[in-house]
Amino acid sequence: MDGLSELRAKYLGDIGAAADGDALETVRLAALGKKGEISLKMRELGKMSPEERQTAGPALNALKDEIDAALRARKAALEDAALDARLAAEWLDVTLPPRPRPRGTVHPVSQVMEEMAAIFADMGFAVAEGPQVETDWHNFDALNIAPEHPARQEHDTFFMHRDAGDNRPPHVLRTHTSPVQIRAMQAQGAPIRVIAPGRVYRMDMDQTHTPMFHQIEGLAIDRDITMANLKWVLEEFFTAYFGRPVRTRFRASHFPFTEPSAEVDIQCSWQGGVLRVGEGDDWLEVLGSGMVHPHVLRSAGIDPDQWQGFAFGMGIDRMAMLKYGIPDLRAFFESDLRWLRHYGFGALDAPSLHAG
Ligand code: 2NM
Repeated sequence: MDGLSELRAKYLGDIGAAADGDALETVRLAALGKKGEISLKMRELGKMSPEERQTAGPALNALKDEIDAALRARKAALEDAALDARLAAEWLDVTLPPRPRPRGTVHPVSQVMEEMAAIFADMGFAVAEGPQVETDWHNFDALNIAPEHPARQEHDTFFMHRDAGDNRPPHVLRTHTSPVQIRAMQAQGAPIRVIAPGRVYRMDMDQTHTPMFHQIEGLAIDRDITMANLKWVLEEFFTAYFGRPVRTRFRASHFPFTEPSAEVDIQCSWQGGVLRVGEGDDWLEVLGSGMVHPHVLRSAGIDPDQWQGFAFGMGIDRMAMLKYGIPDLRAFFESDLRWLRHYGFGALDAPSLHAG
């Protein structure tokens, strides 16, 4: 058959010159496609005499096979080259150290809440939480706070908006975490031992007050709980919290939600402008407490003839200042990164009962 060696030279050359998959496909179609040159030659075999066909047939088949093989080999070579190019371009050095990322710190208030929760958990208190926007019933009425009590006044409490003509009492930003304890008593009944740490809000802003601050309250109700249990729990708490024995002093006081009520001072020294807890013979007021008022128990669904117990409340922010020597309360909530880096805690400084 004529021209086979020219075809062979031409297509093997084109295949070798094809620079990518598309070019190679064009060559394949030109040679072996339906209207390709080799395919047309195949069709010519039919018009030949048997003698001619006997030599032309095998020669043409051999050429077809050779071109087919060359196409496959070239395709594989192009794919290998493309992969090599990608591997060269897309490499990563996985041994490189990572870029330094800005690292946050744990706020002293968060740290102290965790420390306190760990200490009270060890004495059998669970952590309770509740809403920061409260009904006036949970925040005031249930706590035996009379409608005319000064704490309810416009200048102490943040009231939520009511539409004109809606005369229901407005919700409030909770002024203490006691409503959390009301909710816990309603949900669980007695006996109960819980602490309620969290944000509270009062309209107050000066050197020592911020309109949002943090409080932790404790509650223990059982059949025979007394003020003696309260004193033990608090001394145990202060000793664990400050890492040394701390004496307490109870002074008679008055709260609507407890009867009797006591303010609690902790032992401290105050020398050269430095305050130290757990030594000396000065006293620092840190806490309010008492036996939960029967009206409060009844409001929360607990029978005061069957159950009694103590409750207490203290400010967390000042307890953090005392323990970690932080001078200015207002800096607590300014989100100043330099302050946070200085006074903040690392993620691995997790509070425990035996560290710190
Ligand atoms: C205080 C002082 C005294 C208190 C009372 C209750 C509740 F919900 F059980 F009645 N929780 N916390 C309480 C008692 C809080 O803070 C100065």
